[in-house]
Amino acid sequence: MRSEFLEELILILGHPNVLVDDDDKAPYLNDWRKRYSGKALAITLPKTVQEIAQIVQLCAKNQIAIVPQGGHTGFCGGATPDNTGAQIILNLKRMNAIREIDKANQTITLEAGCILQAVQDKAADQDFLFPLSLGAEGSCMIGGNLATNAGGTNVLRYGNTRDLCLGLEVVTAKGEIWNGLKGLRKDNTGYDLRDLFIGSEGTLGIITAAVMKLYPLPISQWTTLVAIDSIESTIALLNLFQKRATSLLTGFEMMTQESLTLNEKHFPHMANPLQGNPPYTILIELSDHESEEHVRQLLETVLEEAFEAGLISDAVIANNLSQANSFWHMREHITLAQAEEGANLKHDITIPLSSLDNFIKETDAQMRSQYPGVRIINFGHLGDGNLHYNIAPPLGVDPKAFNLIHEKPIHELIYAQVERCHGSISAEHGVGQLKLEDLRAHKGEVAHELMKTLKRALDPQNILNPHKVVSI
Ligand code: FAD
Ligand code: 2HG
Ligand code: ZN
Repeated sequence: MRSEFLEELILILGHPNVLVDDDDKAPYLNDWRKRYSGKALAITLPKTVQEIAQIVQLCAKNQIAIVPQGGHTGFCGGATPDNTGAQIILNLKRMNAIREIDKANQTITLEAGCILQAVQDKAADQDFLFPLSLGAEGSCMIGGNLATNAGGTNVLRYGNTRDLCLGLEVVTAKGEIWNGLKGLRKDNTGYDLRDLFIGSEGTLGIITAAVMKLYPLPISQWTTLVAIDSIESTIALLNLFQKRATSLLTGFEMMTQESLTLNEKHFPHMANPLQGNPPYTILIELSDHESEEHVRQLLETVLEEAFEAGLISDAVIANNLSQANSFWHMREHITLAQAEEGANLKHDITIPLSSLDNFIKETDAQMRSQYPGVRIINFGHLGDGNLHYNIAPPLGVDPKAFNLIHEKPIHELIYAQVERCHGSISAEHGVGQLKLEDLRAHKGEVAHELMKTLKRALDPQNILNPHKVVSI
């Protein structure tokens, strides 16, 4: 049966686009964090939506499960197959055409395998901004961004991937093609199918193309790092910028001292330009269509006000693009520093801003008393209430041995605090296989059952990314 199935796959895609040799399959079988690895019957590399529809029909006929895959930069093991060797991977990298840029409508219609950075560049060539931006943008793909509803560093101003999407093309679990590629900003024709597929992590359908929003390219941008003593002051500073700079505020990122110490250990050239290792370093970015002088003046005025109110103790404004980039690199390298340091425990959480101070005080205190010496690598998109509250073992302790014993109780400690503060256990990275059980525990029974009902209705044979997000 397997060889017949593989022969039919080859008939659809051609020999070079069905990988079956171990060496050829290997680069597709592990996740970025090196946490998950699996086996696959074949890696399929389709080029058109019709080919994808045919593959899904063939898999439905043979009850073979499909793991959709983009750049496999996801953090939750969603794009990694299980260990049975019975699943196929459907990687979308060859489906990478930009179908249209509609200047009047300010939209781009593109295929799921487009690399995010290539989309940003293409938009900029036409004087537009495609605002989705994240550390993996050189390798993640728009289909993966949509499937995870990725966030990143511009959510504060432009929203997450869902907010940027107007229309989708999807292959359903039956192998039908749903063409929902309308670039409309209003469309109340019943249930919102687009929003159902966004964030479904390949469990309800395969996203093959999308219509995304574009924005006018800002002409001036100023980036600053500020030193601050407490989260309470950080929230007050955020509120001050929201009031004074309104929609010019495009970035508000937080890094703790411990995060930057780890960064500097692995990337010494990325030392914090602020003196004295402040408890919190905040990266703030303003962008606009007004002149550079106008925006710089606004930034200086708000910073002065913050100094006078005693909210901040130091600030450094980037004087050119290269310095601004170095501030952003410092922020984005924390993930890479953690990867260098070894296995770590990630907690991608959101907390209402009004509870953030209390959350951090309480959780830090419990963590330090129950796990003396642990390093709390806390950083993230503070403007969105999104923390990456990551835990590294005490210095000198083997991360794998530490995680084996402490992973579960540490997750439970943090998620109990998230629950108490009415937050979420997944702000932007999704669920995948990593948080399958956590989701069951924290989503709420009614919501979790509704999710299973939807999965059963849209994928009754359970062939689309089974045992990811929800198990049925
Ligand atoms: P993959 O990892 O290949 O897949 C992710 C999930 O989507 C899987 O479940 C997969 O089955 C499914 N999928 C992929 N393509 C499709 C498709 N076409 N149709 C249906 N399902 C599909 N994430 C953030 O949100 N914010 C960040 O700031 C951020 N920063 C990161 C920084 C680094 C250094 C790294 C390595 C990752 C970061 N991520 C971040 C996580 C990751 O980049 C995002 O989740 C990204 O959206 C995944 O895209 P991908 O193409 O790699 O998807
Ligand atoms: C970021 O904000 C990413 O840099 C990665 O979401 C977060 O490493 C992490 O936990
Ligand atoms: Zn993030």
